[in-house]
Amino acid sequence: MNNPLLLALALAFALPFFSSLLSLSHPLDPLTPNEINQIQHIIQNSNLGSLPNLTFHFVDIAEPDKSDVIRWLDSKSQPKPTKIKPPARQAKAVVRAGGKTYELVLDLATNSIVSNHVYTGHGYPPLSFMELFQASKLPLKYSKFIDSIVSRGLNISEVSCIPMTAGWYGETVTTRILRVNCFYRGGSVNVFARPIEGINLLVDVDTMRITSYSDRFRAPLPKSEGTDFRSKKFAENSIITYNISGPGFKIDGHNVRWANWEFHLSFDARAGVTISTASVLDPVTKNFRMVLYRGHVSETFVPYMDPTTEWYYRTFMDIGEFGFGRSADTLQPAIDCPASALFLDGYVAGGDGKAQKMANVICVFERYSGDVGMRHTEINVPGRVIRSGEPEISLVVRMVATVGNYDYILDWEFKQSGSIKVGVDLTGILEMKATEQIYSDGKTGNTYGTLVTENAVAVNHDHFLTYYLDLDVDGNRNSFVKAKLQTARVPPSANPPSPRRSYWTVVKETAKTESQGRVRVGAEPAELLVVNPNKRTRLGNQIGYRLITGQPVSSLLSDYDYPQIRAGYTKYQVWVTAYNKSERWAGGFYADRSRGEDGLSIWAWKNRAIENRDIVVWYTVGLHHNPCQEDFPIMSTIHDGFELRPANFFERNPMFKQD
Ligand SMILES: *[C@@H]1O[C@H](CO)[C@@H](O)[C@H](O)[C@H]1NC(C)=O
Ligand SMILES: *[C@@H]1O[C@H](CO)[C@@H](O)[C@H](O)[C@H]1NC(C)=O
Ligand SMILES: *[C@@H]1O[C@H](CO)[C@@H](O)[C@H](O)[C@H]1NC(C)=O
Ligand SMILES: *[C@@H]1O[C@H](CO)[C@@H](O)[C@H](O)[C@H]1NC(C)=O
Ligand SMILES: [Cu+2]
Repeated sequence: MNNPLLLALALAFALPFFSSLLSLSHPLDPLTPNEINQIQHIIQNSNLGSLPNLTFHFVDIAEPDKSDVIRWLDSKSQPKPTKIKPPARQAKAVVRAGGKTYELVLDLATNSIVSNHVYTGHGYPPLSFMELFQASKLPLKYSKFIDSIVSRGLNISEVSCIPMTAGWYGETVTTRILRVNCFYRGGSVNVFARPIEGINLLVDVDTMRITSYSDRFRAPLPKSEGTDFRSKKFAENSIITYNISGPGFKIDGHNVRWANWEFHLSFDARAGVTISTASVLDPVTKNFRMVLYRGHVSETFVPYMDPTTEWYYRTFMDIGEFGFGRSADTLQPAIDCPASALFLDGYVAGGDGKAQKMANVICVFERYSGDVGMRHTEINVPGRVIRSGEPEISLVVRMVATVGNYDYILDWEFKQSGSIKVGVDLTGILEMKATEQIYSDGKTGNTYGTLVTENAVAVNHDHFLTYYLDLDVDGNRNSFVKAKLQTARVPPSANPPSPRRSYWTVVKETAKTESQGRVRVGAEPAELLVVNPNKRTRLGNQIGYRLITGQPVSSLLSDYDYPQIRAGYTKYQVWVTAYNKSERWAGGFYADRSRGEDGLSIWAWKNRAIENRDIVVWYTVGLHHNPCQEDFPIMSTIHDGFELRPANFFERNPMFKQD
């Protein structure tokens, strides 16, 4: 490394890691590469190491108890920080060995396994990248498949195969399988645009063998002309400039400070970016007050709407089946984030358990997009026109998950107004099906999707991204309130009489139990609030944060359809549950081939009390996608998201300062 700039960059990127070894560590810090390798070493040297085919599917910190984390944080924020021992550093690992799934908890200080037991329930842990890669290569050496390719007049060297998860369709015994679909490049880089239709190929993952093959029919191969998705304007070698530390924010270890916000930023293979202990500065007391204890994407559900043999099973749960962190892509400066952003690395365990660096998977930057933060013009002061305002400047934390054909841009945006805005942008390539059809009659179209080019139908589907939002609004005892806006009538007998006949007023309902915490957004006008019933503003209003939802989208599948049973929580956009450290993955931890026996909708059946308790809000960003021609050859971003906005949390607008 003889380029001084590169050396400076390398040092700067290494800094957060080194500094986390010092006093800046936080109990929720992600595993360091050394810790990941230590875990691999402990497990490899245990009795599991002597079993055949040891593979690592999940490695993460074992989350310390919230009370310990809060106690540790509080001790740090004292004027004279008291020395308290941080919670023990433990890790959780899920491995497969000898055809079984093992759940382990490890203690890193003592280099030991605390617990180890075999998981015997339904469903499997996330597939490792190695397994997906190996499965994708199997067809290319499989003689029946080669025959199918040759008999179609195609060249096997131009075929790319992509493994897809298989779901669950009522089988009483399941094994770990992948369905592999193949595509023809033939000079194009848009793999998904040229599906080789009609072939069904099943791979048994544990033995890594093709166990079932059929070639049912042929459909014309969609043409390669016009499928290239690479933009000419932003070539791969566009100017790259780095700014090591942005002007307004500071990162110590994994702790981020910016304007009136302070939060912890981490990255793991399953959730990707995780925001923890996000607190906002109270301009009156000068104390940081907690808003969000922990937030991340918990599960995704992407069911395709084509029930035919080659397509019915495409009902993906990407977080549980692959992992969003695992799918995180290296961000391109000046395209994915401003060139001046700070780019951060993440570390995950590979299938062999060893630490793998994922370079530049998070970016952090200050955003000034030309928007207005607040303004006013006053013309009623005699003889004067008074104009005032401030631009909107916010801090954005971003990652991009590329899961097969789709790219999800996931933003956490912190605002000086006290809002946290979560943004989801979808882009990428559509999943297409080859067809005889070359012309859409415009009326009926195609039952399962839209003809986007000759011989290619982009199949209808949904995207559901369910967020885990452990809000702790100014303390961890909170309630969920539906502030319903109801029409009130003015009685003719009103005294004094009013010419008005009606107005609306707010009727607040506090959810007592989990069954009252489910909401179909839009069914009635209501503001959704998480309040701290134990605290009030100086004026006596209940302290809270409002959930401003995006598009109200819920699943249209029938309740007893298998994929819907697995993702039952997608019938409501909002759920509120009692906090339980082990309830984090909305579709269940073992999502691959799951049967819907674990997960959000099941936990909520307990109907626990949620009033004045530690509660978790789950919000699903949803999009029904009936594709159109503009989504081809690459779809421009479509945006949705939600906002957590203070509602009587502050004494007044926290952005407003008169110094
Ligand atoms: C271990 O893997 C090999 C090859 O991948 C496979 O043939 C064998 O059945 C596997 N053994 C077990 C116990 O899963
Ligand atoms: C098949 O494709 C490979 C690589 O693209 C090329 O080198 C080879 O000449 C092709 N073979 C035929 C028969 O077209
Ligand atoms: C980096 O940040 C500094 C200070 O804010 C600014 O002056 C400079 O233009 C930035 N450089 C780039 C390349 O964005
Ligand atoms: C926490 O959740 C897990 C998984 O749902 C459950 O097994 C456990 O009993 C729960 N603990 C409490 C205290 O409710
Ligand atoms: Cu889509």
